[in-house]
Amino acid sequence: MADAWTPAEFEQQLRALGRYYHVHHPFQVMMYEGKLNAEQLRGWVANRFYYQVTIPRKDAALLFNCPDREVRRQWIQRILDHDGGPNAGHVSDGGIEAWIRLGEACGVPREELLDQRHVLPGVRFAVDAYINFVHTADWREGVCSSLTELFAPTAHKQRLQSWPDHYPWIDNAGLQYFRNRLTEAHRDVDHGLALTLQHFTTYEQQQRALKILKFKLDVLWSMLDAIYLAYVQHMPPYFNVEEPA
Ligand code: AHQ
Repeated sequence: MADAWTPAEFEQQLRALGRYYHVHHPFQVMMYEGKLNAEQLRGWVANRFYYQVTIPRKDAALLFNCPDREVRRQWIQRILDHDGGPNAGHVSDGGIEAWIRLGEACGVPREELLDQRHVLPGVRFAVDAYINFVHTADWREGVCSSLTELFAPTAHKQRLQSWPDHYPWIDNAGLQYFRNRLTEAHRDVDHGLALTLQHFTTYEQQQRALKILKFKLDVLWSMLDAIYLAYVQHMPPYFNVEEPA
């Protein structure tokens, strides 16, 4: 029976999976280097919207599975962060509203985000795999699967740094989503990482945690694969199928 890693060694192993983070995907690299055109950016915003509207439902599924009130009373904040608070008191209308504003700043009308007309099958399958995993997994495994946000601040900082120069046609106010996530992601990760280090303590559990995090990294990478094929290679699903006259 192999010895378990110490919490510090375990955290280091989790962070080492950052090499698979979607910030390294060719689509994200093109975005950062200013190589995306308006249609490709709009495709990304419209497809990522499906991920964003699924997140609060994923977090609600985790709450459903979680019997620990102390964990729930912190985790529930994530739903408010995305859906917005029930009253004007909450900081903002939430991340979903902010993402709609990002979409409008990029030229995607609100109704085209909300009716999900641009969501590619591959994006839908990847996102649905994530919410279905969290819905059926032990809540601790759901917590672990959120830890791709260990690497998220880099992605948000990259966009905030590169978009104004490369995509000056996008109103800066539209980038507020990325600014909000910088603070929210750090707070989420503090909580999610502490819970993961606390609950995955044997070597087998720690190996399982790495597999769960890799699964979620695959979710994010697969979303961009579908987006790249459709908007960069111009090969959306059935692109070569003749429509009946
Ligand atoms: O905007 C993002 C977000 O709200 C979340 C929630 C969190 C989760 O619960 O899995 N993950 C996540 C992520 C968001 N943005 C992604 C990006 O690249 O903009 C990063 C993504 C993540 O790393 O999981």
